[in-house]
Amino acid sequence: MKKARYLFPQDYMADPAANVFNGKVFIYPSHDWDSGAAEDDDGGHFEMKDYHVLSIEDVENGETTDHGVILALEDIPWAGRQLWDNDVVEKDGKYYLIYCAKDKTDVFHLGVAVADKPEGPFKPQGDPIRGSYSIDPCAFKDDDGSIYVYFGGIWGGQLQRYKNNKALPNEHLPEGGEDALPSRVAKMTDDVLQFAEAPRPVFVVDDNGEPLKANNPYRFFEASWMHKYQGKYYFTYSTGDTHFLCYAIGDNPYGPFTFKGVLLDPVVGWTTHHSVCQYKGKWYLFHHDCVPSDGVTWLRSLKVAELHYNEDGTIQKVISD
Ligand code: FUB
Repeated sequence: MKKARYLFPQDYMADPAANVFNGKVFIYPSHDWDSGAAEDDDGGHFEMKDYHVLSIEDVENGETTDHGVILALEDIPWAGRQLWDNDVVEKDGKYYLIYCAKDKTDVFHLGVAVADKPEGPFKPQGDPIRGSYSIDPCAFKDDDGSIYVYFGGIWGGQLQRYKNNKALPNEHLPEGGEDALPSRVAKMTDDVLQFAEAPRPVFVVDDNGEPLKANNPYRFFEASWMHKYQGKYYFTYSTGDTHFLCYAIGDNPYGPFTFKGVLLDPVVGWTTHHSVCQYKGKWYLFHHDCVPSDGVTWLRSLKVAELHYNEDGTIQKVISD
């Protein structure tokens, strides 16, 4: 694949979580639309109200199929608004959609919905995952079958409201030379419905093992993703207000992960978000930008580009032209 290409020009979708199920790539995106809400630093303009799933057999040239709505806000008993990023993991023939939404008091949590097929429909649990908070879940299944959920996002994603998994009386967003706020990870229970442990911080560290600081343009902001390549764990994420996608490598799912570099330079649009997936022997970066909507940040379009690894396991920067 020489150039990045748009995957689904028929509609605005973002935050693609690409997974291979039954020999096809299934993409679980956020479903953007123009709600008329004013743009603000809390993401008030991202008023998404349902999820679709897309599938594709020929990533390089093929058509993308939209399987329609797989879960709607009105069907989730606990949710109030803003269905943001989601991801799906398979276990024993069942599919678990892990998503984030604000509850009826405007606090973000993660929820689980279950289906018999990757194309849904997904039946939501009545309550959010106990002890969950913030946004952007990525569900990663390791080779031993253990399932981990990575999550978290600052600013509108509310991660700065929590410390040691407890809500703070006053939020604290680290600044300057303070350690940056880390993403979180928790192993899931065998039934994939709850955290099996208290979420742990996911540290991205420099070559000396020091956590990246809040004033580092490559520090974590949101959009965690995990994939494994040649036995190593690759934690990839968005730097939010500095608009990069970065990657860091570790020896186990909990990290720490050593910062390695930028995967994607800023695209058109405020947000940048992605997933990494291997299909038919090639690796791909699924992402989004706002070129087709002429830069409207809340109307994003899905793209894919091939990813290339160097011999030493580092990744070549993707040119998303
Ligand atoms: O789609 C809404 C939010 O925008 C996501 O949760 C963030 O990662 C950013 O892409």
